[in-house]
Amino acid sequence: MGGKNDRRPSARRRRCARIRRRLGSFLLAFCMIFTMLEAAPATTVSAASTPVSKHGQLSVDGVNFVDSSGNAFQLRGISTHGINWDVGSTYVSKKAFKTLRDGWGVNAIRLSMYTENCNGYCSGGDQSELKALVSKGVKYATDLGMYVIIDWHILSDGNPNEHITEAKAFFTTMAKKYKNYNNVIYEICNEPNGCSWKSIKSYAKKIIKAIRKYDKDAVIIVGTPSWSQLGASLTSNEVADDPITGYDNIMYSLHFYASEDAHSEYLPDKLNYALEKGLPVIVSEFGLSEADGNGEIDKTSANQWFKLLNKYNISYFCWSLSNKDESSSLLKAGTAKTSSWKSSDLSTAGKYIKKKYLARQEKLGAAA
Ligand code: IDC
Repeated sequence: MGGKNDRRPSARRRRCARIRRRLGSFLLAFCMIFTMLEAAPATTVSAASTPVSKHGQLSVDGVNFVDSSGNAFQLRGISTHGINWDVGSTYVSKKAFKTLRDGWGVNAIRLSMYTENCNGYCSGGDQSELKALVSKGVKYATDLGMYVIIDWHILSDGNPNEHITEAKAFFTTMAKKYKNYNNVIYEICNEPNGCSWKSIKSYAKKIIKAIRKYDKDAVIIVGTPSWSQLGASLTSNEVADDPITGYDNIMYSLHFYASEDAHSEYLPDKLNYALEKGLPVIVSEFGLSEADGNGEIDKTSANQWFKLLNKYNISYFCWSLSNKDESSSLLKAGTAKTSSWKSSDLSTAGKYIKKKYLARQEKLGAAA
């Protein structure tokens, strides 16, 4: 022990070498992390922490979405303009969706495909092209770990039964294709109008049945009377009084435009009524403008709406990601950039929504 042939370093020297090695590894790790942080933009969502990788398949529990762990979950979404228009299809892109995810706190996209207006799917639009565009949109959202609504955007067609044959075929194709996806949501009729809840309900049951044949669990959104106002008149509540039975994971849409006085006056009461009755409600479309998509932007009314919706953790999708010359567009009229928008590329509505969504994401923290 300790003889002259003993080459082992003393305990003190061994300790020093150990400390030097640890310091070296620590410095190396520090440098690597520092380099990685420098290279990545501050807001990048790593693949392991996308909205879908964190929350998985959503389902409906009570009046809300819950994630795959059973925790309440809120979608903060943006709707495209009609993808059958240039002002809509231009932004069906991975870069655009990524900008919204990383820079705006958006976790879901709504792909709006008109059925009748402007060469819609059932009025002369190229059905294969439109389906291919929907597929692209779903793929980009899926690659980015975002939720995505496939919206059968009825509007001037009024009664969804008008194109029920095409709707059945379309949703059968979608359900077959996306049955194993955990991020796809089907919206089967954007805004029925000029028809009764009875008539919409009859349509919805048939389409839900067609979807459920393949996709057993995806959430399905049903549009409601009078442009998705939960009842045919400003004060009636026939959807909450008579919901669809026999199926799980069904939500009902409520749409509002913040600058439309009648919406702000009557619809919050309808929402409260619906929630008290246990009706799951989603705001699958809202705008900050008047109901025609243009005119004044009412931030005061929008603030009140956000307060109410956030209080109940209700999901919402803003109309629309577009550069069309109308105030509901989130981009400035004619903006050429199709992603990575700077503040100067955004409209008044765009700036407001970006700020609101980011604030909500920050407030929710890990639950966002
Ligand atoms: C509007 C678009 C506008 C287009 C019009 C008709 O903003 O550019 O000319 O549709 O296609 C809705 C509808 C939605 C409307 C929007 C604004 O779901 O399609 O978009 N709105 O009017 N419901 C209430 C308002």
